[in-house]
Amino acid sequence: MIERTKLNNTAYIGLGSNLEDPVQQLKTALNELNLLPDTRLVAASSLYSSKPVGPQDQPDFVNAVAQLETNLEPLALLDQLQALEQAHRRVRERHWGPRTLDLDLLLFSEQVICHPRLTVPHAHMHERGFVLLPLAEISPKLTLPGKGSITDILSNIATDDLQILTKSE
Ligand code: ROI
Repeated sequence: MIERTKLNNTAYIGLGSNLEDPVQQLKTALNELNLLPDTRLVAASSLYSSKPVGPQDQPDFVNAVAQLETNLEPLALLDQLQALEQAHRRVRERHWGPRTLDLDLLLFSEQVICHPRLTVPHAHMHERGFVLLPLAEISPKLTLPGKGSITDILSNIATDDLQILTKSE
């Protein structure tokens, strides 16, 4: 009998776009995440519109969070995410400026990773409503390593600029 391979780690990915049909960018990216090797999309949040954090002279963003199960190592997953960003012909002309697709590795099981290419938990996630609200939608019981429960963190963060665009199925 062939056993179904167990996917050993849970990874959360933050998705963001504010150029070239952001809703479509995110829908396509969610499908692509499910097609990554040794990886399965377990849950996806609704799509949210949000006001830009950082420079305000750019379009509003569309944001979402995806939950993956994966057998990839963190840096191998990062490589895959960066390849997907490239495939979306990611435009990123200036720091904190507009972009066609951003895929941020937010959490990797309970791991804390300090590597020149990768910081997990993502350095800014605990202060960003556009990450925390979609994350809490799919995993309301989550604890962020070193930061406490997502509901506690979220209660101290402004989320009134966020609006659900497309309900998750
Ligand atoms: N602001 C919002 N609302 N959503 C993002 O995904 C996002 N991404 C960024 C910066 C430019 C910091 N601002 C953002 O990288």
